[in-house]
Amino acid sequence: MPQYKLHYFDGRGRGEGCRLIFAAAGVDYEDIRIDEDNEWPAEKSTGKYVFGQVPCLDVDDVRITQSRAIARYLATQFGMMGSSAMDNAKIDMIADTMEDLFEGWAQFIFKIEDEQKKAEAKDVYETSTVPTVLGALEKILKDNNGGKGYLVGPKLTWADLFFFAQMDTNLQLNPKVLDDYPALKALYKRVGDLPKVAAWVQKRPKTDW
Ligand SMILES: N[C@@H](CCC(=O)N[C@@H](CS)C(=O)NCC(=O)O)C(=O)O
Repeated sequence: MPQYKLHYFDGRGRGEGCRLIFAAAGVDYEDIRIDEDNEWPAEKSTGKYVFGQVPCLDVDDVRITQSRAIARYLATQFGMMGSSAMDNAKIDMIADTMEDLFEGWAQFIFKIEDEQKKAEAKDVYETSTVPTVLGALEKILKDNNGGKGYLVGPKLTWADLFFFAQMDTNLQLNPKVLDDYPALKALYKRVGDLPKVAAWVQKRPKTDW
């Protein structure tokens, strides 16, 4: 087994999906958390972070970046990919949509400074973006074996873990966000109840995002 090091900020953000893959697989790695304000500017200027961003994954002495590229690599190593090209396309579709949600959320949490524009972006996110995504995802889940299992195919894939990570962020914003989506709410619980996932959630650093 190679030695894995995951570099990200001290938050869940774009790193948590990959941390959850490690957790669900029960594979050890070094969870390196860079202080965004005090360490990152100097770290970034070293040029060691491929495209100047995190997350980055070291596999022994090879470094890769891009959260979903890392996730696909880990899922391939740990048996969490789909079992056909179409299943993998569906997994990518879901993970890319989770990234869109993250980016929509990041706009009004971190990026927009004008208070009125921030409020408008939050409103669009909550009243349009999130219901559109969750409505579609509820149907995708129900269309897969009646929605009693996982999002794609018969077993846990990295799409379920990226969904779980993103829902943590959305539930923090609105604890009732899954109430109108019973299949997704049950999936969130099912993934969170997996013993290795539950153990990670219990022990992971408590961060604001
Ligand atoms: N598409 C990339 C986006 C990476 C990204 O935007 N990372 C942010 C943190 S979430 C970052 O490194 N920000 C600091 C910077 O750009 O200097 C991915 O999914 O990994």
